[in-house]
Amino acid sequence: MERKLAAVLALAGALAAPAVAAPISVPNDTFQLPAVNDGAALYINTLDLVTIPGWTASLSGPGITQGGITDPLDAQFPGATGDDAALPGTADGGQAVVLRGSLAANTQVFVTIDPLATVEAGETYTLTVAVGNALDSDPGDVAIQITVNNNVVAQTTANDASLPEGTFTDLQLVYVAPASGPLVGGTLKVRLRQLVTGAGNQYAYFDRIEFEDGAVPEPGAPLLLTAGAAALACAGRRGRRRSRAAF
Ligand SMILES: [Ca+2]
Ligand SMILES: [Ca+2]
Repeated sequence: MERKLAAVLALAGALAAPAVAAPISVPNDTFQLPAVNDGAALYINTLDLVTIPGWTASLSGPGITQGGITDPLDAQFPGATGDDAALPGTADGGQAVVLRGSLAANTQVFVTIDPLATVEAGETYTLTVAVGNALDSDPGDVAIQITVNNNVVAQTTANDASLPEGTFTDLQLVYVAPASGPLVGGTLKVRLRQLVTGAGNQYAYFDRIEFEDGAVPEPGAPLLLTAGAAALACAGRRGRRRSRAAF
């Protein structure tokens, strides 16, 4: 049994050791700009164009869509009332992006970061985004996406059932670039999307964008979501092993 554990740990070590993730700079990655008043939201729509520095908004579909920066209240996220009072969970700071769609299914609103990098052959890219599900609304169908040349190449989705209420939870996404072909050298972007699934207003919140070149977690960081089931299982075994050890 011990031999089997040692083999598992050796394998996990080999898998975890080689790559070191390098952050790719994301402008306005915690959406602290522009500053908005507590409880307010600055929306991008056809009537009131307010840009999110570094980001571009796109709105489509038969319903009403808005996207912008908000400084939420306790009614949305407990503890959030107060100018720039820290948002809960995995958010950073007191402001976040809010994307709102309403009235008609298949309406969607999304924001896209300006070009971040060009695709390197065989490279692994990891995107982590804090996604908020407010107490007073449903998020609809949420997606975090990586695009290459404006086409979605990878996405992770979530909804009201999968996101804990009243807080921000990390979603994560890994994209492995092909070794060759037309995508290599293409323009990498990050896209955040809210897609309407019901008849009323739906609000999806996003914050703390982390985009990294290289997906494999460094040793000693087993709680990263990228680690996946194998590493989680490994961490559990490590913990049990440690508890049996004499030190
Ligand atoms: Ca606030
Ligand atoms: Ca909710």
